[in-house]
Amino acid sequence: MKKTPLLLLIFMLGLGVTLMATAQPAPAGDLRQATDSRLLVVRAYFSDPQMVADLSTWTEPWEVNYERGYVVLGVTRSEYEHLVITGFDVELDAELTAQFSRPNVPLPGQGEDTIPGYPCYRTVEGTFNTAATLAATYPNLATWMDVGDSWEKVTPGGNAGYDMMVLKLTNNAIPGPKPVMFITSAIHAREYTTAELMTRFAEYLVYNYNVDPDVTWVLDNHEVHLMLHTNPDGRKYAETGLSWRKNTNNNYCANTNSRGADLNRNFEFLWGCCGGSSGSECSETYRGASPASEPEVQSVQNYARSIFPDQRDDPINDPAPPDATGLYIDVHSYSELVLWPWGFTQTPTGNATALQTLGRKFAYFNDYFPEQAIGLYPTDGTTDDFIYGDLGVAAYTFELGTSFFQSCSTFENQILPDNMEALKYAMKVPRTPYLTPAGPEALNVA
Ligand code: 0X9
Ligand code: ZN
Repeated sequence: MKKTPLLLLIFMLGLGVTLMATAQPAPAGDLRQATDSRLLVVRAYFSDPQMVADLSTWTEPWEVNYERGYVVLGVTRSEYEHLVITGFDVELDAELTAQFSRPNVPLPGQGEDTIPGYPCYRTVEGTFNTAATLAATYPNLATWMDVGDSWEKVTPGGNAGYDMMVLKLTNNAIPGPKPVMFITSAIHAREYTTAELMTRFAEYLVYNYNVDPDVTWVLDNHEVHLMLHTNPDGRKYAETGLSWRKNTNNNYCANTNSRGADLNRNFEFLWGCCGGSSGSECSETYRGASPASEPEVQSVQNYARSIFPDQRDDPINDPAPPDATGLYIDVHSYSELVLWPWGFTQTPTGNATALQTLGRKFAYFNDYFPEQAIGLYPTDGTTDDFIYGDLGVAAYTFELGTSFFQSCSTFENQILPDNMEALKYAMKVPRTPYLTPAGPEALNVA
């Protein structure tokens, strides 16, 4: 429900905003000023869907409701003014603004390996300890591998940074090659549920080997590769309660809380092609200095190329063969969506029907809304467009849940069970993801 315009008026007066009737929209490029870091969470009503596409050049709408005609997003004061000038009817969400302006506080007795105030979500260290312990305890099933470095790790001075780690799950006693499922999570730092979902999935697989026949079959015959933290540097800031999205690269928008590159705009496939990212360093969707400029992105690209064969030719409409192998999922939050390429154009891919069939299957299990990625808003340089575009591998983005700092009760009771079902389906189809999901299917074999 819309809030009273009076509240909006008081708020704008309080900020000292003076909007001249003749004001012209500033170029969207450098809207976010390095000095202007206070975040206001707003609901902005639009009159034309094109206004949402225009937003994607300079920011990332947290939530888009095309039916009711609004977006929810976090903005600085100058971005707020830009929204108003470009025709949005903007109202402040006082509750979310307050939430993102106070630091996270631990609950009484809460340990250090979970996020303060959110005991269901392991920290980066808590996640890495869990994965390392799984590999040490079950060396026949789990391998914990260093596949690269974070920006802080390769940069002298400052924070120590992290290794880019992958947890590989398969029965090592049975030699490959085996079909591969690769999942990345938490490439956006503030998306708390994503890494925890995948850590729970890893524990489920290891603990249920030789217990659950489906899990046993999957680990004997497939490989599951999980990069649980794809942006560990950024996540350390987000754990404090900051609404941190990008990596922490201090060459961009230096020494501010708006610094860094959006790793989900930095992949090299058609990098910056199509108005789905920003060239402005302080922007939430800053694409980085050049294609795959960020070490985290280089790690993901190199690792994907090492585990998947290249099965697609360059022309944009060329399909991968129907029996192409491999499955990739990038787990984000929020919005309850299952998305597949392309994100940069309305044109369907050469494997559109098959991608849609599997996408709808996932959506059947997690009860999310399935669509081609551009249906949300235009994006370029994303994970899924790279994995499909470069390698022909079936690639998806899941958008979990209904907020970045999702409550533990919603995570445990809804997001986790719903998405475990989708993942338990996903783990069975990576041999031929463009064929198998179309059926026929054997149910309740006795
Ligand atoms: O903007 C993004 O990167 C994703 N949304 S998020 O709120 N997690 O930041 C959506 C990406 C959708 N596009 C593609 N998957 N290509
Ligand atoms: Zn995200």
